[in-house]
Amino acid sequence: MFESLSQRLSDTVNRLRGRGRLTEENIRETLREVRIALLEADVALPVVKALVERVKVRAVGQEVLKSLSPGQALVKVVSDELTALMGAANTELNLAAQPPAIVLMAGLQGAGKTTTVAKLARFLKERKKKRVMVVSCDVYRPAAIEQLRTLAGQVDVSFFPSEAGQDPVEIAKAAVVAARREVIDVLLVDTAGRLHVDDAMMTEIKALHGALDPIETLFVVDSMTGQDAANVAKAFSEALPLTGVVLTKTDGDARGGAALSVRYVTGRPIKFLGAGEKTDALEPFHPDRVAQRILGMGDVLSLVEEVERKVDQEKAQKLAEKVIKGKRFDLNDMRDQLEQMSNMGGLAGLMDKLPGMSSIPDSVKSKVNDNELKRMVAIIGSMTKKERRHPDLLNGSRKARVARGSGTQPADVNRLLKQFMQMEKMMSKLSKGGSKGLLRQMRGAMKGMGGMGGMMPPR
Ligand SMILES: Nc1nc2c(ncn2[C@@H]2O[C@H](COP(=O)(O)OP(=O)(O)OP(=O)(O)O)[C@@H](O)[C@H]2O)c(=O)[nH]1
Ligand SMILES: [Mg+2]
Repeated sequence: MFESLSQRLSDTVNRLRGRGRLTEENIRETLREVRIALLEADVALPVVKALVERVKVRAVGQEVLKSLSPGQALVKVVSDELTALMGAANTELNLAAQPPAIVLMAGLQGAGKTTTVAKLARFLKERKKKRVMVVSCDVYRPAAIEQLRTLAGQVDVSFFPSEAGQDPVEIAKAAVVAARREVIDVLLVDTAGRLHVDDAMMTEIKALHGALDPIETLFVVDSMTGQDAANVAKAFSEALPLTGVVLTKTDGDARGGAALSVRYVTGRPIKFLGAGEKTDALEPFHPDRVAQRILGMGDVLSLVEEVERKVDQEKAQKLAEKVIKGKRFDLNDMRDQLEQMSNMGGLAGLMDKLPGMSSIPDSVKSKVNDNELKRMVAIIGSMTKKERRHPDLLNGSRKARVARGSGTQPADVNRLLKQFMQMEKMMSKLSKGGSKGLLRQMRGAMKGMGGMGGMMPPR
């Protein structure tokens, strides 16, 4: 998401970065470019106007013109305003209800409701440790109920069966009774979609809402519909007390207009982004991180979370224990880490989320990915067990042997050893904090990387 917008805004902002002085003239020019970039990203016009106006007021004020580095200050203003536009902070699902907490899904046909139910079920089960039940009230589309049954099986949550001939409200009520009996924490209710907002649909979903009294009513909308997404969400929010929005298919949306418009147009927070067809493709929505991503800062915090989630917990634990006991970090540990990185989609996958990467062509990124990681693992693989444990054994002739064995040059071996020494140094610094401290350090290091772009003054 946001590739094109990000590209344009970071170009604009880069031009300003080096300037010691801002004038009203170049602020005006910048604002014009920001405005065009937003319109091209299919952000709704009132939203664009409001954003540009707010940036303008702050930009020509003290805050920017009188600051030490006006270019950076303006970037910060744009980032702040983008963030505010999308809702300041992540809004979590509210599950504070007498169990089961009921979550009702609404949205147009094909928006991704059923898929999102499965993703949410998995998210709640795996990351929030909730007991989850799902139920389908879609009695119209043939196979809709089967679709949910299959997905529930895949993510291994409880499925309350329903049938095409039944009344949606009766299904929902029966599911609540069953959920209570099974001591379920969260009941996710899937509903039927229609081609457009029509009376019959609204009447039915209102009846469901009335019968269930859900703590969350989520509107699911396809981000590829751009500013229309915000308009349809608005129509729904007038009929139903929506508590939040899930933007789906952000993986196919290069513009991001929906993400930037929904909050402003509906007053409802975006709670999650769907970014793929698989059940793990769901991310909590963080406006501040998204704003930074748009400005080419990279979504560093999301990256850290992803790393925390995907890194092989057991190995991380072992490594942490080893570090705590004061045992030495060796090349075997380094190889484990490299392999974990390649499990996470390699560097190319990680790089997308790092600062400034939007301007690097994909062809270059994929080269980095394939060559470097594999080469490093191969070099370590060509060492003997003893060498891996005691890298200082590696003299000139051993290095030459390792290089031959891995099809690399002695210079590559040296580079790897240098990287190893840096990692070892970092690891020995960590020997007090345990695995939590390790992650904290890592987060700190990542933040430092975010600052390296030099685009944002430290907050
Ligand atoms: N690429 C991508 N595809 C998605 C995403 N979410 C849903 N889809 C796909 O969109 C299509 C429709 O998804 P469903 O979950 O069936 O949509 P629905 O809102 O339940 O549709 P109806 O029940 O017909 O109203 C499916 O092919 C999904 O795989 C997403 O985040 N990314
Ligand atoms: Mg469906």
